[in-house]
Amino acid sequence: MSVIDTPPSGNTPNGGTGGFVGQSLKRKEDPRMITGRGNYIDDMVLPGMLHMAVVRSPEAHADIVSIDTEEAKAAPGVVAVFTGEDLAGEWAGGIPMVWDPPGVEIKAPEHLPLKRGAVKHVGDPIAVVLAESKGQAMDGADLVIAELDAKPAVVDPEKALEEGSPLVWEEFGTNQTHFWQAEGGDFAAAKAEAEVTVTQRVVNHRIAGAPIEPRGSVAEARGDSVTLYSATQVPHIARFVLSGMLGMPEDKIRVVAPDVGGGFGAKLQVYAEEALVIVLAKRLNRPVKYVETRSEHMSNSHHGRDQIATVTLTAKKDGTVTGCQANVIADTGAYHQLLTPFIATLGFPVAGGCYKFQAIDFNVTGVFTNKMPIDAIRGAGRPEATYWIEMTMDKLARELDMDPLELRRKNFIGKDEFPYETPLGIVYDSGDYHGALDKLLENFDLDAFRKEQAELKGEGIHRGVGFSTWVEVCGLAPSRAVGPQGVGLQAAFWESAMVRVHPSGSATVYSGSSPHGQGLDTSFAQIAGDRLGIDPELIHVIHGDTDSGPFGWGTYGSRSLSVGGEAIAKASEKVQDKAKKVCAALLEAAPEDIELADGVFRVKGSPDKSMTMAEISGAAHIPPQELPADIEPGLEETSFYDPENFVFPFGAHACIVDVDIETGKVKVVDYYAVDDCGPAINPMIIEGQIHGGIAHAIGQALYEQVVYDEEGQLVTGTFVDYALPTAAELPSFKTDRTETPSPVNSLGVKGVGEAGTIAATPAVGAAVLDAIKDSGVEWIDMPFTPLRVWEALHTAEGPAVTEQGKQMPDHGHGSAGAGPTSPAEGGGA
Ligand code: MCN
Repeated sequence: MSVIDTPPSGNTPNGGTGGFVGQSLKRKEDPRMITGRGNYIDDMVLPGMLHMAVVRSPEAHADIVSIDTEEAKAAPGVVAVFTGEDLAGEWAGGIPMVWDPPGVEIKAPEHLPLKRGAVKHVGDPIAVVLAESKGQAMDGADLVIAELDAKPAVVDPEKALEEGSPLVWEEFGTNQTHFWQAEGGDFAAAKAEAEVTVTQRVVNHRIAGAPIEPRGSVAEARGDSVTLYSATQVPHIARFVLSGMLGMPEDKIRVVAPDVGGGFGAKLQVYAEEALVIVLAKRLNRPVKYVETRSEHMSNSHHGRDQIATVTLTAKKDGTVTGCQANVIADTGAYHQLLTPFIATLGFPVAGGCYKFQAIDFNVTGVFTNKMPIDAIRGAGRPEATYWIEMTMDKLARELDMDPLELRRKNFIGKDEFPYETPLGIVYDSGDYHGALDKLLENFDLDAFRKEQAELKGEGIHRGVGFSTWVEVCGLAPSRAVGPQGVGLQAAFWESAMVRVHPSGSATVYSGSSPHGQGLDTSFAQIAGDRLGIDPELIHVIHGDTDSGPFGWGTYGSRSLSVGGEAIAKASEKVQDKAKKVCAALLEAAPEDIELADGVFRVKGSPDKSMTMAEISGAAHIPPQELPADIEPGLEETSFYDPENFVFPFGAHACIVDVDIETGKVKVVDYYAVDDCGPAINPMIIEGQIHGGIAHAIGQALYEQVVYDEEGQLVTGTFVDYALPTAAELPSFKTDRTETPSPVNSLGVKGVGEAGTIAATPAVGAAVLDAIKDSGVEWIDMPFTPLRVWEALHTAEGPAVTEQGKQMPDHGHGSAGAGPTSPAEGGGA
């Protein structure tokens, strides 16, 4: 039975022929998942399997004086206990960091899976306990006695840069990891000539990935080979990196990502525990499993964001923007994971947003602190840049006394100006920013809203609207573009696909992408289905296994469709070409006279002379006498695709909130989004991705924050303290799309997996400020918790708002815009 709701009809806009592309097919992978038949790491039980628990540092910064493992070794069920010293000889290298930008010195400390000598953040692993059951391993871990000599810690990146701050790595003599800058145009001149200048300090606080399934790995050693099953977004990269860390040839390591229950970037990593289970499985000759607890996820899966940007925009009095500068302080945490110091840099391709700045200066100062490293969390660098550009554009509009949407429209890059090169040399592929905003305002009646807002204010309801007109860069990445940025010296970002049609006419597609919730089993099958003339239900997409199919770079950076999907299109088209040759030979026609239309291969102009893919594939595998000998048997092709450019999705969002000025509580009451990710492969999947992305951004704007106290203790170690939004906190989003094809790939597609997350935080932030605009509050740092909003209202100058619009009493608490910054509430850092 087909999974499609409506039968395929005619040609698709993308040149496919079965009509599967563009349809909202139900996700093939879901029935298995929602009926409990998924296969996640924690479902895996291998014969003789041991469980690993990790003993972690309770101190943020300390020297390791001694570790006593005797009591733990004697505990029931415990098979072995190892410290960092015990395993010191196992490592050919530590966890690597792969960014090496030319001309930039990055301080990179040794990063071994188990620490020796010192610990640098709460949760740093110092010993492992192997036992027959998970409970016994955890009980054993409690019995390991570590004597740690605590040292002063530093958690605030601005303080970490001050003279006399405790040093995370004394050997470097500074906490500054590096300084990186991209400048295009002359910002100094723009500033000198500016008629209007606004500057804003913008904090993008630390957040966690928090997928439903925590991280986990199982390793099994056989002979001189090992198989690692891991909840990872990047199985091929994991094998590549682990091979270096363990000094094992890649062909002896197989990495399999089974079903992965979300990642949001937190599984785009190679973690200490993945290396440890391999080493221990080999050493003990038994399979070893590790699954992190939720608290371990909070302390030891990488975090995201944690940047402070000082942003300056310059403009003429008529609202023409001229220059944009962002001085970014990026808290990297205590070590570097794969891309840690690079993450903030990812904001630079979209530093000027949708606007025609003549000069852009974007620079990043990286800083070590005694915290878990940051790395890519959904959006990675682009949500931060989008937040500060959009919020600062609003501030500029206030300064100019201009409507914020009018200011945007005045400075949008025009539809006819693409491809558009920014001052930083980035080429935006295509766009129609006015079109997206027009459509948003068709769906959301702003005039009616302003009337309603005024009426509600009379009733004591403080309602506000905020807009975000956003552009992002994704489709990571053209290898030749990331090379000069320093990532390509260690990695590339093309993608692979292998397409095999079986003798009976079903097909298997092998992809180097590694989905973990994005529905690629379905959308990839739609792309192949149109090009092969096969129902997607008969196409099995295999991913996440380094021993099946060619090398691939995984799923992140909203790249799977525009890079991996394009590779599938290309491999499928190669198969289609060969199928046409087979068909032509059997139907006694020329290959160029064969067309694939309405799901069959037929002779142009003679629709009666046709063959199905099943008939063709049967002939390709069991060649009849009529088939010429120069046609090789089989029907299987491989493609490697390295894009020429990134792709640049965009859109316009509007968020409507109510602020309860008595309690400071913010409620999102409505949300409108228009997004453009090129022609839809599967509109329903796009909608799901946008919904999830917006929810993620609302989470960051209003609720979520990883908080360390001044001593470096993690305050938000569980979901009791780390507040994730649920459906109850969110309205029903009103989504819509425009379709502007990208010239970069043949599908015309752009990414959407991070779009909502990149777009939505400024819409929420601007809505909060709009709701309380009469109060004199001009700025509050995210997250807009009730306490922060309430405190801002109570410290604001100007005609403060109260119930029924009455003037608030003057508490004399200071100046406008001072957000709370107490460590307990996580302010600032
Ligand atoms: N799509 C489409 N038509 C388009 C554009 C996209 O049908 N024109 C579909 C694609 O075919 C795919 C999905 O949208 O099924 C997302 O595609 P893409 O934008 O290429 O993103 P990726 O598949 O590379 O996913 C990565 C992205 C990232 S970076 C994070 S983080 C993220 C996300 O996707 N994490 C997720 N979405 C997530 N969704 C879930 N459920 N769980 C996560 O952890």
